[in-house]
Formats: sequence, C-alpha cells, structure tokens
Amino acid sequence: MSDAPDTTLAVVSLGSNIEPRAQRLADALAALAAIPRTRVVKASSVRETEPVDVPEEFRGQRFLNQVVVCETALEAHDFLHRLQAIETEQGRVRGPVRNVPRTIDLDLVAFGDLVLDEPELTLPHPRARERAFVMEPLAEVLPGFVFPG
Ligand code: PH2
Ligand code: MG
Ligand code: MG
Repeated sequence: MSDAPDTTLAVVSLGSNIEPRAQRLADALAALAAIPRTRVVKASSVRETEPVDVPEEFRGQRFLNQVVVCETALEAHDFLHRLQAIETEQGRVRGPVRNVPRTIDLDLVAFGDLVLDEPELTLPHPRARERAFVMEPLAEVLPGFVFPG
C-alpha cells in the first residue's frame, strides 16, 4: 500500500479564435494551474492554426492552439466541470451552431487511461487523433503518447 495521493495525467487542448487570443490562452493556463488539487506539468508552444471544420463565414478566423498536461487528484467529471467553469469565466457562450468562434475552448483530450462514452464526456476525445492542431502540440509535450482504448 502506498500513501501517495492518487493522481491522473490530464491532457487538455486549448483553442481561441477571438482576440486577444494569446492573452486568453495565457489566462486559461493560469486558471488551469489554479484548479484545486491540480498542477500543470507541461505546456506546449502556442501555434497558429487553420480552422478545421468551422462554418464557411468563419474560415478567415485563425486559431491559436496549445496543449497542456496537468496532474490532478480530481475525478474526471470534476476536472471537466473545472474546465467548463474556466470557459464560462472567460466569456464562452454556447449556442446551437457547432464550432462558431469562441473566446476559449478547453477540451479534455485524455484523462489517464480512462475510456468513457457518455453524453457529457467521451474519453479519449473522439476527434483529437484526426486533428493536427491537437496532435502536433501533444507530440511536443508527450512524445510517443498512446491514446487509451
Ligand atoms: N476547434 C474546433 C474546430 N476547429 N480548428 C482549429 N484550428 N483549432 C481549434 O481549436 C478548433 C478548430 C472545435 O472546438
Ligand atoms: Mg474543441
Ligand atoms: Mg470544447
């Protein structure tokens, strides 16, 4: 038996396509570091990326993306709710149309080796592996990362 606290590596993808994009990512990184029982292990470089799968009228709005690895003692849903609270705090508004411009998007890409398929949370993130704006910064912070499941 170990008395070390049980922690999980959580991989978070950050994205913004509404200025000030870089400030929003920096604010989100600080907010991640302030989540209780959580620390930021590593943050990738910030990359400017072409929008993928966004409505035609917003194709001109490029994203800044980053991947951040956290170590947390929270449970997956609690951690997700923290991410959603940060999005709300940063003025994220959710509407009926998918992938419209957003102040900040914090997606849970993976949470340890957890595999889940629930309405609220699918792990690992179902589209992450197809998205260079996730996979490239992920390879920078966790080279050789293997998705569970
Ligand atoms: N997020 C999306 C859809 N398309 N494209 C880029 N380049 N970066 C993103 O973060 C992004 C996207 C849905 O969340
Ligand atoms: Mg997203
Ligand atoms: Mg999202």
